[in-house]
Amino acid sequence: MERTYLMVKPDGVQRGLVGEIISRFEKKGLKIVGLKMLRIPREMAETHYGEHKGKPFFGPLVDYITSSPVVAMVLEGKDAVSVAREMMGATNPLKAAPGTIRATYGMDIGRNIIHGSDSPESARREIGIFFRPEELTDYSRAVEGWIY
Ligand code: 3AN
Repeated sequence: MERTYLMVKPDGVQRGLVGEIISRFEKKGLKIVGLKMLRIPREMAETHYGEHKGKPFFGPLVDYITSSPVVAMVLEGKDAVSVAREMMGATNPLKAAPGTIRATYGMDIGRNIIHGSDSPESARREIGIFFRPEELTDYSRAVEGWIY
């Protein structure tokens, strides 16, 4: 079963959208296997956003993501990475499909509410940055196996 890393960014936390966002993924059918709130240390943010180092928005991006707490989570399910990306919508909330999280709640590309891994490889890397193995749980939700 695939896992993805998702994070309600500082703007999502500040605006009181944590419950709403977690609820969307839960209702969709993805299973929460890890969940915590943290204030990201600068070094961790620079590692997480390493692929954007050198871009003009890198500094402001790191400033912003470390500016106040985030809610980090690991969700599990069939095609979890692409399911979550579809639900989030495009990076720019103005281009995000109607009904997606970013289209519904976001106005600004720099404050676009949520982060989600863009591939299973990124998910593994990002989960490793934010969670220790013992912080992730392994449990089943139904003996029949149709809820996972
Ligand atoms: P996504 O979060 O949709 O995977 P990435 O990985 O390309 O998008 O970008 C990571 C984050 O960097 C975005 N969530 C956004 O906050 C910020 N970002 C990306 N592109 C820009 C940009 N052109 N201007 C400002 N911020 C940006």
